[in-house]
Amino acid sequence: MFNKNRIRLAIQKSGRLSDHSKDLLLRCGIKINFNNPSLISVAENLPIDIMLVRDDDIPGLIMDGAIELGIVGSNILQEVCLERKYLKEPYIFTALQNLDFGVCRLSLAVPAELEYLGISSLFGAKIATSYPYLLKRYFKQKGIPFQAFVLNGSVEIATNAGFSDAICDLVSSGVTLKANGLKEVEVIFNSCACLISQNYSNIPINHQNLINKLLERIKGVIKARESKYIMLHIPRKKLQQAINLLNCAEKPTILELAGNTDKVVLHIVSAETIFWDIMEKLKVLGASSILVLPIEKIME
Ligand code: PRT
Ligand code: ZN
Repeated sequence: MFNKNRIRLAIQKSGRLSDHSKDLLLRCGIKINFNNPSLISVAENLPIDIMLVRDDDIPGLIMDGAIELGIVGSNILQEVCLERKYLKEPYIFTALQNLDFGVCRLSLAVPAELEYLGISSLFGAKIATSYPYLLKRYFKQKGIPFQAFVLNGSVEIATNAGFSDAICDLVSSGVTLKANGLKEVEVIFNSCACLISQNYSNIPINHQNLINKLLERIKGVIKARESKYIMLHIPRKKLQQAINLLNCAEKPTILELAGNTDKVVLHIVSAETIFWDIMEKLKVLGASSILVLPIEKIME
């Protein structure tokens, strides 16, 4: 029997979002044993149970009120919303946070040799997809008739096999399209993994408090992943130029360098990726001992 003081969070059991979701929860300090073969893993130090399910089931579990929280791709989430809207089923949820993984796009692709002159080139086309509702919404907005058919998997082979004139599938690197002789011609939806809950205003206050605590930790993990701690020595007169180069969110810390009055020590947290070319520019300014360190946690 489920203990009403605990909340349930659904993540993908296995697949592209699975390891990222588990890693995020572990980084949030949730003590959980994912090696356990059970489909429900119980956190030891917080009243949270993790349910391992297929990603397609997560939006429905939330929208039907079966579980409180879920991590799912916004592609699946939007597709389920459109389907439920069409079927006149409930599709209310609260989007709590976009996550920094599962980034991809739902795109239209056509044979590489086709001369593509814009979306009107797909007038009346047969298009294979696993996302018929997102695809229909896109073509409706463009006012172009087309024929969708659904393939749940191996969508990229549909044009070569002669089923379709084009496909609509998820793309991240673009390698799969290229390997199948296809080219990406339109992005119809940009996606990433996101944390969602049941309609937040209907969640009991004790659960809301726990969700807020988890959310703050998740934001801290994401911020830390995006940020770098930078330490360097810089001639005093080049200090401002170095700070401008580093484009930092917070005010820097400036320290004396023992035994050297010309140089100071600069410590800074930067939300920007520090590429080699920035380090080379710092070096040209006279910086030395440049360290770029990852940050494990941030709480603001
Ligand atoms: O078993 P279950 O139903 O849970 O998993 P699944 O097989 O339906 O999903 P899975 O694990 O493949 O993907 C889960 C989620 O990962 C998706 O819903 C997206 O939110 C996200 N995601 C991110 C991707 C990709 N990137 C991605 N590239 N999902 C699928 N792909 C596929 C795409 O369909 C195509 O076959 O990868 C191929 C293209 O990749 P590139 O790199 O060659 O462009
Ligand atoms: Zn799936």
